[in-house]
Amino acid sequence: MATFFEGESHTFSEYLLVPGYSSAENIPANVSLRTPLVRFKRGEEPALSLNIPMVSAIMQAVSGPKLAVALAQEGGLSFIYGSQSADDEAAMVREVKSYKAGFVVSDSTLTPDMTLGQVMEMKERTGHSTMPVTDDGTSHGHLVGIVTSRDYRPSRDDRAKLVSEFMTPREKMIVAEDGTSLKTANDIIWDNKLNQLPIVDADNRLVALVFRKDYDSHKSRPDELLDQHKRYLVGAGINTRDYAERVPKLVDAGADVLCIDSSEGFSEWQKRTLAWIRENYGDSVRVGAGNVVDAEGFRFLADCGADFVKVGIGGGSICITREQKGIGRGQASALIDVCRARDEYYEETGVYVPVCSDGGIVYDYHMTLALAMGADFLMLGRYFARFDESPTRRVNVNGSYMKEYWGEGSARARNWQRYDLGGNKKGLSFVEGVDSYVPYAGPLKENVDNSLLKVRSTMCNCGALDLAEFREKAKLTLVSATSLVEGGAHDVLLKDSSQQVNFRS
Ligand code: RVP
Repeated sequence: MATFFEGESHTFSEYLLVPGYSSAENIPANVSLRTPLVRFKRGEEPALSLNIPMVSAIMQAVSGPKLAVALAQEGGLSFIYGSQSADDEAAMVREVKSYKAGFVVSDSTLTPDMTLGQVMEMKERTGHSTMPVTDDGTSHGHLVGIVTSRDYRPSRDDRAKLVSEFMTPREKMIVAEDGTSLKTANDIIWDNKLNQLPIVDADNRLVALVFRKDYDSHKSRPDELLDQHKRYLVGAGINTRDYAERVPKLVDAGADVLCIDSSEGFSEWQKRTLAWIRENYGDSVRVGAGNVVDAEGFRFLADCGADFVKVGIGGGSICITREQKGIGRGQASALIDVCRARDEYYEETGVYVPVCSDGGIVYDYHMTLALAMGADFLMLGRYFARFDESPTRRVNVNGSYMKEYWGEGSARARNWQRYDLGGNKKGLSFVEGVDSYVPYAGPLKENVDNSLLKVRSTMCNCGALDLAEFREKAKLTLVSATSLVEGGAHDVLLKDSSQQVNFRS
């Protein structure tokens, strides 16, 4: 006879926060969103923390190198998707780790014998008007000159004219040596009224370009998430099948943290994967595990040595696991239970294992609720898929810009290892995810700033200046179905439908 699970199964939309007393100190600018990423012992500092409580989902349509850099610049972290070869995944990790803020490795480099016609074609393709010229046309060849749009007149000049005839030659260029700091590079740019400054090594090989505009944007990133060598932090997804091959490659590429990507993590497969990592790397490799939806699952993974535990089954926007298999749990209830288990575990063992709420965040206020319920950080897929920096195409659907977004369990991603129970997958006959569009929403930074301003404001309404205090002070209330209607604009005719906040944009 089956037993009935005692816990509930509510979703985020069924809750609200009741405000508490806010003092004059409680203003958004005073709020810290810093949060632990990996387990730590009482009295110690976590080895890795986030400056904002956001990580991007381990998905093909979400976490590529470009999004990883943009998110780390804001203080969060991406987990590069694991549903690709270990070499390709490691190459993406390397790309993030070798990214030097403000130092751009040119992807439109010329040779002296190219024609003006070819320069104009390259400009059209890449959108870049500044192109360094090297002897072999590679981004690390010997620097021989530079071409900018001021060097030619597209409508008048002969398209057969050679780059060597109109480029600014190396001897007339101002360059800086490799190792120059961004600040010094910027001073040189200002002192010499330049728009860009090439950086070269002792052998006159091109290293990077520094652009005037990048310094200011770099300065406006107080939360950026850097390692001790000033490189951006990045994570990577792994699975419970090929870890012995994949983990060494990711570690070698410089991944700062790994995460076992699985739809259901309360399993022997996760235990074996965690044990293998501990045997081979001790604590030097940090790895999260999941997903689970109750206290029992949390305790199992915490005991197996997971550095953080991810919560959520079936709540993802593209996920149809609940419909297909009948497993899962309302995300809010799952999170509340697991966070309670985390606190009990901390009391008992003195070890704090952070909890990540994964999937099902639709409105910005859901982020706030998840943090109030105890999540240390949030994993988001749909949210990030909408931005310029996600790896997918922007397409025009019936006059509106959309971005593509598909589940890892969809036929498109074919990430069967995520759903693997160890059997032969050849005969797999059902999917657990869909392929979809989400409304295009512009650059990551603007959106993240806006969402987190709302989170900070609500924290202030609850009298909290950091996430631990927020959890402590938050008063959650379950709402009735009719009070949900009361919460949005109602009984009025909106002049402009964009004012409707509670709309799944
Ligand atoms: P969301 O943010 O609601 O889009 O959810 C993203 C999460 O959904 C992922 O982090 C993952 O846990 C889950 N997912 C990814 N693919 C699928 C699927 O195909 N079922 N589910």
